[in-house]
Amino acid sequence: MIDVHGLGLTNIALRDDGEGVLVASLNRPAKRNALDAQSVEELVRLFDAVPRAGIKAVVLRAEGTHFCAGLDLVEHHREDRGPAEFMLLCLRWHEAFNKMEYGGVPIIAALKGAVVGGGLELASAAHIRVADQGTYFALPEGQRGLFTGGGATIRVAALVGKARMIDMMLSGRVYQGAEAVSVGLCQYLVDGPSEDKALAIAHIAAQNPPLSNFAICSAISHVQNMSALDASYTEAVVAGIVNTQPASRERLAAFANKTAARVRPNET
Ligand code: 1HE
Repeated sequence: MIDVHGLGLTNIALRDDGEGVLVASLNRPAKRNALDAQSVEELVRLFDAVPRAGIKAVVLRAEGTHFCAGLDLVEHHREDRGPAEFMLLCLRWHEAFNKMEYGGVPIIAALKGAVVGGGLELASAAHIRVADQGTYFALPEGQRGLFTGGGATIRVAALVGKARMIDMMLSGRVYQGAEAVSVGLCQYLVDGPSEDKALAIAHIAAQNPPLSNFAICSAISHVQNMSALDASYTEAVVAGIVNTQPASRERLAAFANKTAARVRPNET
């Protein structure tokens, strides 16, 4: 079993909550948690290790008042990168974010303040996004003379649709509040701190058998990349493994003998 605390990360602070949930905090608040090359490498190392570290769920939060200001523009300016160099850097962003999306461990993003550019690309790689009342979303790449390079064309387009993403990039449109929920940028909008809700969701998800969560947090994404024919085959194979696991047998027995909770509507 890997110990994520031994990875030597400095731009990401790690804390175990004692119940199997890892709280990972972006830790460059003075730079609004902008993603420099080192931060991206730390994300790669962290999310490479998470599936093999016995972690049941991750809450991804940030120190400071903003979740993430996206690409470190000052570093990008200073480094004066060429096309091949920046392409290779983008591939590292993809490495990190693909490890998150396909890693099989639920990642709940607790958002606040700016979730912009590459910060939105990072949030999009989580499985659930929780916003607070001060959270706002934007893709300011167009205004900066840039383009997305961390997967927004895939994940943000999947969340909000192509037309809205193009509008965000052309016009600099900012989404926040209930509108951000309605267009799909986040699934929860809370009055208090988003991390409280994110932690609560993580604890609920952590009660599912790890193999079920693995399928939910990897197979669904893989299936999106497949033809309907391959997708249905893959779903059947995954269900064959997951739905016959010992943990599901115990839960089915509990349902059959009427000791398991029933699914009820929310109380109004
Ligand atoms: C940064 C960055 C950054 C702040 N790179 N250093 N992303 C953007 O276009 C967003 C750029 N940032 C902002 O619009 C604002 O900084 C915020 C709305 C996020 C926060 O505003 P504020 O008033 O709280 O902070 P600030 O005074 O603007 O910045 C505070 C410090 O953070 C300052 O550093 P300091 O050393 O002068 O104190 C800023 O330089 C630093 N900072 N944001 C570097 N992004 C794979 S391609 C992805 C392409 C993109 O992501 S493009 C979108 C980039």
